[in-house]
Amino acid sequence: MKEKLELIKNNALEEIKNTSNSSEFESIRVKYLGKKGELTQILRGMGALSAEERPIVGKIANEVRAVLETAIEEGIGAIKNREKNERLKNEVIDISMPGIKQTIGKRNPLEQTLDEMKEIFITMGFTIEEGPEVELDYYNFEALNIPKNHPARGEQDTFYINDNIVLRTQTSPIQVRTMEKQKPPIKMISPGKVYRSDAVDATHSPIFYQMEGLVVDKGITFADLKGTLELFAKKMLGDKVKTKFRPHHFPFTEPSAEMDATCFVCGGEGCRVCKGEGWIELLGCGMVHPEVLKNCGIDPEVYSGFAFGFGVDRMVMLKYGLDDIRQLYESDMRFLDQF
Ligand code: 2NL
Repeated sequence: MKEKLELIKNNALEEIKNTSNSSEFESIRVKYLGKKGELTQILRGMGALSAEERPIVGKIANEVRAVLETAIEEGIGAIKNREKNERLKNEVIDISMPGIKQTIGKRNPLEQTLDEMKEIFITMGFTIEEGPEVELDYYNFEALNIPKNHPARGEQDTFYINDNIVLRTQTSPIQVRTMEKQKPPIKMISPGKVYRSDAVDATHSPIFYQMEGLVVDKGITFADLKGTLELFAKKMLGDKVKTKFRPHHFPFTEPSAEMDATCFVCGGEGCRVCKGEGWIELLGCGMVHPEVLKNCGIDPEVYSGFAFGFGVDRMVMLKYGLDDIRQLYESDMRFLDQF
């Protein structure tokens, strides 16, 4: 019995020594220590031994079992270790390698400036209204005192979807729609994209941004218009800026004016930006024409209002000294990165 156990032990240890993967270790375990394994058979056969032999053989058998179990565990451990080290070697990350640079986009200066302007009017209590860019001819022209064949239609040639539907040439149709559905007091701005059938050059783009404003209530006068727009100019261009109003003509306001501001580059001395004038034209404005109020269902005998409008692109170009409007629409990061 003792010799048999010794043989089993030596055979098993020899096999373990020559084993290099975990499934082989598993079969060795089954072969010697499993239910029908060689060592198990011996232990089962112990009943036939004498009372003196039984504890001695039992002790040796248990020792052999312990030796084999340890050898198998160690063998499997060694394999696992080797496999882990190989995996780690393959997964090594070279933290000294340069990373992949993430380029982050920028908000277009047009949108940035629009936000600044909206903020100024919001603090003065204006609401922001929006409307469709594909608009009825009626809202874009007719309601604003611009009938078919009016000369203003030539200046605002647009893209016609059909005889009655156009791409809006100004954001005024938003004002008209608001007056139709809302009773005064109205105090709103309407920022948005507008369209004109213009060939692209340094100062023209078939798409550009406009912002208009409208205030309608009882007793609104030209003094309210001046106060509001002077405050806007100061908040936009700085406290030192001076403004002046020149008479003008728009079909939808009477009287109408254009507001100039002292050049914010030279302060009025005359320079390249203001072309030596000292003044820069900022916007158009006026008292809402009584016919326009009537068209929108507001009684001009009871209510009056002022309105104004300007090109956001022009303001951005003046603010940053840009000389080509196309830069604002080309999405060139070399340009956009500067803002
Ligand atoms: C300009 C001048 C202006 C308005 C827009 C307006 C709108 C309604 C009624 C009356 Cl619903 N007026 N808008 C008034 C004066 C001037 O824009 O040069 N824009 C680029």
